[in-house]
Amino acid sequence: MIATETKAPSEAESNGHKSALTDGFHLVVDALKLNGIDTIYGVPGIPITDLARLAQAEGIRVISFRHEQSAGNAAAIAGYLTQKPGICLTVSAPGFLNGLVAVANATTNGFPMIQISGSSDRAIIDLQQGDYEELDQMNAAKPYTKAAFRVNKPEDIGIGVARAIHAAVSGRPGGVYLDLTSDVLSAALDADAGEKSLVHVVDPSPRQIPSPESIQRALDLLASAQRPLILLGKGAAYAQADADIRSFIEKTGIPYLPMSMAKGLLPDNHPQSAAAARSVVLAQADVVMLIGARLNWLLGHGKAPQWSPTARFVQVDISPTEIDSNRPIAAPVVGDIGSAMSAFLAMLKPGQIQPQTTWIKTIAERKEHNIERMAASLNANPSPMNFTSALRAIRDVLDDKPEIYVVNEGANTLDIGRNIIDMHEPRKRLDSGTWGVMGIGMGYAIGAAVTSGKPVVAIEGDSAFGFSGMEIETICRYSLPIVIVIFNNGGIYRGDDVNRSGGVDPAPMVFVKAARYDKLIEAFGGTGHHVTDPQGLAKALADALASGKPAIINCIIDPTAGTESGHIQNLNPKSQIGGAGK
Ligand code: ADP
Ligand code: TZD
Ligand code: MG
Repeated sequence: MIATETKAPSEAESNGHKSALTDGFHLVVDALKLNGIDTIYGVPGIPITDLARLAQAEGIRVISFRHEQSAGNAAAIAGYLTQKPGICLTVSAPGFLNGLVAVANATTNGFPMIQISGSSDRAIIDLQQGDYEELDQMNAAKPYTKAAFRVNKPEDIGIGVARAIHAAVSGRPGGVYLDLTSDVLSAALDADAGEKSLVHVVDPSPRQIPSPESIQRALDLLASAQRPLILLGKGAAYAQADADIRSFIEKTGIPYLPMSMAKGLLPDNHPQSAAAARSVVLAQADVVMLIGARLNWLLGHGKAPQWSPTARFVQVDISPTEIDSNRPIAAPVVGDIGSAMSAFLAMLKPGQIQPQTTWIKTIAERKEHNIERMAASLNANPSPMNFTSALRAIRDVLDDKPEIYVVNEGANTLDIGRNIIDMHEPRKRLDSGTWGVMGIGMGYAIGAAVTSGKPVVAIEGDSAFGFSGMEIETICRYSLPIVIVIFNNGGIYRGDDVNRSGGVDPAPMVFVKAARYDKLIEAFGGTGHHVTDPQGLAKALADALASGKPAIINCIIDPTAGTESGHIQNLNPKSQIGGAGK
């Protein structure tokens, strides 16, 4: 709504001319509402305090955080879950920079979000004369975003918001920066002209229909395969083409592997899942179909020894420049996954693709073997608890609650969690993603709870939790149904490292022993649980979920149970002369 009544009469009005006025604050809120934005995540302050207040007054839900990085992470995951850009609102310079980490992470992961930041006086910034919170924010944002814009005139707010939305959700989604100067926010404008300047964005993420030739080429390649494999990435989850993806996998009988955030696209107990035979299928597949997954470090860049050097690839991706980025792609399919999967289904002939029966048998045997091999450690009850026994307890509680979101970060807590916690529904697992970043936990949990209204269980390493832990106040303030399980092993990877100098300082990897994280949330009215065995953990989790209220479960894990860097120890540089840090 354009504000007319609430404003003091302008000079023109008091002189007898009747022309209603609006201002930049109102135009920003109007532009967002016009484009279906219903939630803003942010931290208020100069110059956007009134913008946050007004947005709330005008019916936008405003979730106010303790740190901009978490607000940005919430916006990013809201974008991933809804295909609409999540909005993060920040103050100038330091607030902007705090939020920028989340925007960069969103861009890296392909999540659509827009960081809107107020900024100081351009004339002073550009002459570097030392304004309050002075920073050339738009140029600082450029390297980390898909696009960065600045609005310098109030009549350009509508266009600025429209450009930001298009940039965030078209093609490969990503983080966008929109700079609003203080002058633009406070500027007055004729209300009619203001309203006319707004833009209702039409079809911001247009379908990108792949060429029929590319579909045919890919089907021919898959038909020639003896040991085909499908790899589902989080692009496939984002696309929300769940039924067609499942139908293609089931009609072709091709075994599939989900990347971490694609877990649940098909239920993890699906008979065609090859997750429990991962290394064998990667090494032996002769034709691999990537659906919304990049051949980056998480997939060994598609190279030997993880992959067969002779394997040939189909890649379905919206970004044409992703093709051939790490390894030659024999059959690129450039388009959106929804359009691509319906084209595949339309052109697939019955019986055209037939994985060899020996391939299916090899995978089934390997799965059985690996599951048996894991069973002993999965069912063990060591005291103190280790990662596996604690995760088993969580798995069992969540097993009949497929609607619950699982957020997961840490090192061992993440890597072992990914393997043990089965997902049954798409887009329910949210984790450290492409960067393996710590600090997404509370932001993702809040974003998921706010957009869905569903419960969230955040399974957090004790280090990982610390990066965004203060947001437990935010969680309590908005009474969000979030249960945080902290895997407290007293440190980064492990809790038993020692100071090699023999001095009194603790080693860089360890924290206060047996810290009472459960007591933190009590300060804000949440419930704390302190558990030391799987039965206690299962009961606390079931109780916390039943209450629907914020809770922390401080879960004491053997400090010696973890592996350095979890499953990616090999990425630590090893000194060529040996001995560093030992
Ligand atoms: P993962 O980490 O799960 O392997 P990545 O983030 O590496 O997944 O890859 C996701 C890929 O999906 C990106 O290359 C991105 O361009 C692509 N993508 C995202 N959305 C779509 C879509 N709607 N249609 C097609 N490709 C998409
Ligand atoms: N900072 C950021 C932003 N991201 C990171 N990934 C790291 C630092 C380095 N790092 C990891 O890669 S995992 C991790 C750090 C600090 C924490 C591991 O400890 P944890 O998990 O307590 O969260 P476990 O269960 O003890 O392994
Ligand atoms: Mg830890």
